[in-house]
Amino acid sequence: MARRAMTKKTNTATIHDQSLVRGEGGELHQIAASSDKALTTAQGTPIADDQNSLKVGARGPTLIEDFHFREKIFHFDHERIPERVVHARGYGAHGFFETYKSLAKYTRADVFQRAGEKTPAFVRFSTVAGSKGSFDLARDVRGFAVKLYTQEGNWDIVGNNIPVFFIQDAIKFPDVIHSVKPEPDRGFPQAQSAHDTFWDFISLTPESMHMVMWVMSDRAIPRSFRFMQGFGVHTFRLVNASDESTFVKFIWKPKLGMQSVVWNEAVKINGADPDFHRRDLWDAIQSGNFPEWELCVQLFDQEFADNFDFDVLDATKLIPEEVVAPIPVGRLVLDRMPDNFFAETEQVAFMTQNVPPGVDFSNDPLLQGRNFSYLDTQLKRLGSSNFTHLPINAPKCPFHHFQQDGHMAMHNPTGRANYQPNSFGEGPRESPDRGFRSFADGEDGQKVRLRAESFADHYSQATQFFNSQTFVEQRHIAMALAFELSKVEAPVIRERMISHLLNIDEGLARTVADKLGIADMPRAADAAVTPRKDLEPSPALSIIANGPDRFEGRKVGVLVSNGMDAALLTALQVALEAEGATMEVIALKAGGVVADDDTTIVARHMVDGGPSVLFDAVALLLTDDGAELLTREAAARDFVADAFAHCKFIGFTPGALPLLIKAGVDPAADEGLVPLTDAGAVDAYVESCRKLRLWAREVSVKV
Ligand code: HDE
Repeated sequence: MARRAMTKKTNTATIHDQSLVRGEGGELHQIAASSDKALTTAQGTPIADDQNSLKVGARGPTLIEDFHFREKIFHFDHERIPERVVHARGYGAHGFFETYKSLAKYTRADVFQRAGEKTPAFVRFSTVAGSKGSFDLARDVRGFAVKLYTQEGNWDIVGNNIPVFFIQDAIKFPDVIHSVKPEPDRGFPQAQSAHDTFWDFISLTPESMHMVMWVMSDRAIPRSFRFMQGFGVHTFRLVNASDESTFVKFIWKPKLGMQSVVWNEAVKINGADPDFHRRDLWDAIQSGNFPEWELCVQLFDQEFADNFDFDVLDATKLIPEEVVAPIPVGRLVLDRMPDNFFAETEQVAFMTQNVPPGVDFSNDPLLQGRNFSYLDTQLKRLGSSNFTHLPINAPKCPFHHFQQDGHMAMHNPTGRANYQPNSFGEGPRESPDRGFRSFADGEDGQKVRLRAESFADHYSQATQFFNSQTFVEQRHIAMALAFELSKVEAPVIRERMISHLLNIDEGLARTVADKLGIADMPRAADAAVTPRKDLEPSPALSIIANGPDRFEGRKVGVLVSNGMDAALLTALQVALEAEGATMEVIALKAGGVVADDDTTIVARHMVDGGPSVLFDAVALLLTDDGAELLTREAAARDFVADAFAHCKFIGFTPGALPLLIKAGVDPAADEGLVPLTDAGAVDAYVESCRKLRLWAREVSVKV
């Protein structure tokens, strides 16, 4: 007996002694004691001992009678729900949408009636191909799904960060997704399109060529969710009080501008911080830097649709902004992280069919298919037709219906009549005036399995996209295609892709063929419609040409050594704060360094835990001795060499020269290397950082 009591005491003592609390600066402190809440079973029974299962004697067998143990393990065994079949890896945040002005002329949607109205919102960003635990910087499309809890029901704009899609008809969705997911026999590669089955399918599917150009562009490796555009992709309808319809396409534009990383950087970020995008959103929101987007609409009528070069129902095509100018109609601000990732981000159910009165669908066959899929998939994933009872999915406006019972029903009707019409005067009734009415489009035709001829041009907009990119971005597309196809083992697939590229841009096709060692160029793929070369470039499609010219929201990595200039660090911090940017200190030891004024500068990262790929620009605040020491640290040399190779701005004190030289970087190589001789030089450095990258350098670091 004495021995048993002693064992129990030692086990519990370590648990209750101390707790952690967060200080004002976010730092963790230890305090004595813990909460006064009693631990109970899920049935509410108080628990006396949560450290030991019930046994016959201290070393004997465990008893099945131990209901607490059984309940605890049972619940744990059932913690996981199926991950999303696509877009499994995602990260969400709460916020609001603020309407700029009334759009009553175009739509009776309540959310667009009053200027200044704020509507609660939840947004989930995601990658498409990878599983829930995959890394953030995969080359992939990003999901950009917005749920607006309007006064007339939830409106979900389930979009992507790319305005077009791989396929034209939803019936091909399982095929394109199967092809990009890990190959079924070997179970890899994870979260990557660089493999045979993906490119096999793509090369046999000419309609995907426009999308492929986007996915091979920098759009597919964004620096942050905060720096991405979002697109509703399909043509939708707005319908006003007189039942008149206007076609609409939705675009979200980030206030801080667009920015992407380079591929070599993405590969390294995935190792250094697989949660790079999650952490970025978390840090921004937790520190009060709320990301913001403007919702823009491209509005057009039937006459435009009839005369436009392409079919507005074809999701592999876009309408250039120069042809139909986007009109800003409101802003989306994300200002609160979920309290619980599972309850909110994992269980949120977005559905294209969630539209309020005043918003309606077009006949885009991809959209029509999605309207089935999103309801269906929630049942599989969330396990009950009552998934709308989960707080994250429930409307925030009054709602009344006669749906009842089922697994886990939480809102249950009261009263006698659970049907209508009824004579008891109970329950809700229809609202013919304000209720949802489908736009009464006149449809007429034979039942056929056909693709419209107006969908047949698969190359012209791919060429237009390529021609709209800067030289640097065009090079990135060529490099991405060469990289991806270099991982494809079957020569026939590589060649088939080159034959498609010949229809898009001959120079691009030749560059990629050359990198792949294809000496004999195949002939161009047969095209159903002769590819057009006369479409005007659309400057709005380039990321680099539309740079924000601001460093706001970006982050500098500052490598420091003992004896460093404390005044310089302070000046840098002040200048970055004024710019709306942040910095993190990196040193050889996590304990940090002692500066020239004897203050201790604590490091956020050790040098091998804080590579320069995690930052938008770097600064080397080093003494001669400090730099000499760091020349012997491979991670410090990589820090500098990578920053240079990734075309970042590098500020450096004279003392940093030995490290620059050892890393193979000529301190006078270009204007991206900014000497930080004294505090006065800091402003010039921060000003250069506004360009984000010195792209002119790239030709000297990437062949
Ligand atoms: Fe999705 N898609 N999708 N998709 N999609 C899903 O729904 C589907 C498509 C998009 O953060 C699934 O709840 C079909 C285009 C986003 O929870 C599923 C087709 C666009 C998200 C589904 C498409 C998207 C999804 C999986 C071809 C951009 C994540 C889990 C017709 C406009 C939402 C789920 C979130 C998720 C089906 C094509 C965007 C299976 C059948 C085009 C952002 O229902």
